[in-house]
Amino acid sequence: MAENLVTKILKEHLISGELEPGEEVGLGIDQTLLQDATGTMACLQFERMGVDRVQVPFAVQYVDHNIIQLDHKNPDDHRFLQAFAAKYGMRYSRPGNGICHYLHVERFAKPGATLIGADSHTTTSGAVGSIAIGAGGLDVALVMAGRPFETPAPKVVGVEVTGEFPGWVTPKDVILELLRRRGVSGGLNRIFEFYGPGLENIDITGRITICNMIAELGATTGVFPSDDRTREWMEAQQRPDDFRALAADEGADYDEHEHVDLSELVPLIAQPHSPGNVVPVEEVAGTKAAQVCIGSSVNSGFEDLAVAAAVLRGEVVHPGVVMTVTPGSRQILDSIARSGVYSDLVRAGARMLEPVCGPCVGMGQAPPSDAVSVRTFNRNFPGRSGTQTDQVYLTTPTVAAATALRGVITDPRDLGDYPDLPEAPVEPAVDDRQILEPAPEDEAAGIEIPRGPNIKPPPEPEELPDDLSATVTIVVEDDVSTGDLAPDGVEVMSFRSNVPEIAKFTFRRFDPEYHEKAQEMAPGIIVGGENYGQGSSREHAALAPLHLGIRAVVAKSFARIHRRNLVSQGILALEFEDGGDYEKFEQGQEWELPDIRRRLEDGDEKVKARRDGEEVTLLANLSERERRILLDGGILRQLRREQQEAPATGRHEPESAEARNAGDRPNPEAPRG
Ligand code: MIC
Repeated sequence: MAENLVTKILKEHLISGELEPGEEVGLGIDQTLLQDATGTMACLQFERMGVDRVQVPFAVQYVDHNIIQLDHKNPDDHRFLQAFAAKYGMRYSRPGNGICHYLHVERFAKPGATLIGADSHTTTSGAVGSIAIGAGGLDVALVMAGRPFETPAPKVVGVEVTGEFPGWVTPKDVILELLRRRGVSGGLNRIFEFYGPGLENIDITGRITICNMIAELGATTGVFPSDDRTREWMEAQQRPDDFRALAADEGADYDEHEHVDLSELVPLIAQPHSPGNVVPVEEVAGTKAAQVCIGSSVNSGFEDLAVAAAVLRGEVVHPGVVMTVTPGSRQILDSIARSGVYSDLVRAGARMLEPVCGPCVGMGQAPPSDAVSVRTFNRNFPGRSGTQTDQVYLTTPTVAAATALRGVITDPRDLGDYPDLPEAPVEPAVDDRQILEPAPEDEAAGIEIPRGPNIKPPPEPEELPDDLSATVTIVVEDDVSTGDLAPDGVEVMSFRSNVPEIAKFTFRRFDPEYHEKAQEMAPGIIVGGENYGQGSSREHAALAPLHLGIRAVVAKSFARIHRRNLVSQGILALEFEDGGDYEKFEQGQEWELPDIRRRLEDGDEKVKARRDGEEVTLLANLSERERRILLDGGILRQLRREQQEAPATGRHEPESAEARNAGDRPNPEAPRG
């Protein structure tokens, strides 16, 4: 049967289960990625797994998020991570070297490989044909300890791309168009596979933008075939041997279909406060802007910055606007410096930032109160910029540059002809000296890991009781993001290694006293609407509620990564059978989940919640593995139990990378057509 590319790569890595949408499968993983804001917690949990060395063939720790060094906290984390990486066998990319997603595509991602990363935008590496999936830190730590990655087998959406971009329309418009059609949960449990003749018009920088923001659809990931564009990229990155041609078979089957004709696209923009709130730019043109930010983990490649520079060459940024520009990596910084793009931007008045996530996660450059900020970033959840009353629009570099020039949101087609862009320096400066190798195994044992005073052990849940009685601590609406549970920004994110402190900010946008109330009401329940926990992979959005005594979250539906993070941390994730029952839950009510332990043990797909003669049915949409995790009280307790039951070794024995990679897997390398 003609196979799509996703199926080919997944089959090659399949360890357990069947590739039937919704069935839990175990995948062998070739690479893992941590960044600093999720990395410390992942590492602290990895330490509890009793493994001496990372067990995946390739692991890397980046430092790009918590970059502002207001006090000791962030640099203490960086120091911890550097020592940890050296000791346990990870590469370590130093702060300022670049944004993890961009760097990973430049230096390490490979066609046909699997990558799991503690960041929802790990998906970016799909740009060069990897199956790259974001997960919570504990789930990544498990993979680092040699376990397969367990996930529901996704549906595969075939996105056929035809046509050519009209002037000023860019690859960002492809992903904004998919978001316009499907919204922020329209990709749940799906992988988007791109194919078709239009792909020759999307370079790797453009594919990076599309695969990065596939996460905004709630998708598992996105993937491009590995073609001539990929070959050129790998050659420019001096990694020709990492290239292999990969594509779907001619006439391959997909579970769902999309068609994007590039010639029909127009410049698009996502309005506040959701990446799914997309309209043509002309609908909001004329809106006064106070800030324009170009770059971050999307639209920070050479071509993105070069077009902005071409628009601004010889001009000055509008007096009402402050503009920032962030290159994706040190390599891009070097390319824009050598090609003159940097000086065009500086002369126009742009504030040039270092290659780190920066304003995208509220790490500096917060906009003024109530002001419009036009950004080429990937998320605009309320308050993410650092300003609680922000009005953030997400768009393309061409729209952003035109807006910087005019001071109001501007359709770039009004500027006339598409400008000539400078050539990228033919040879990008490939230089891995900012990526440190781990220590040799015989030296690793002697490495001490320094722990600053802000680095605290992760909390652990209690065992699940037979009957659970818990109080509703809060009822929240649809599409609540993890940014409401563990907010972005310099202040809060500096507590990523300290759950008791970060928990003080939980739901602060809805109720600044929430953390105190939740602790008084414990054990507690959170009641959510649709797509609860959308956005990031940060497991702090589960760890902080755990610290506050939350035992269950009941929602109309969940975002993929957050639901898994709750389960991994031993918090029940249950769904309303009838969405109307959501109305019956109010803050302060005590609900009982009778016999909850036995029901999970028996594999019941429905459980009851009761109070004062009222009874509602909740769905326990949980795999067999998830039930065991919940019964054991989270993954860490489960591992401890397993260790106690295996006195012969006294520790968890992960399957070795060699053993896992051995075996007769089919070759996915079958060219399309
Ligand atoms: C994001 O873009 O939301 C982040 C910040 O990169 C997060 C990771 C984090 O919260 O540390 C993500 O995408 O998972």
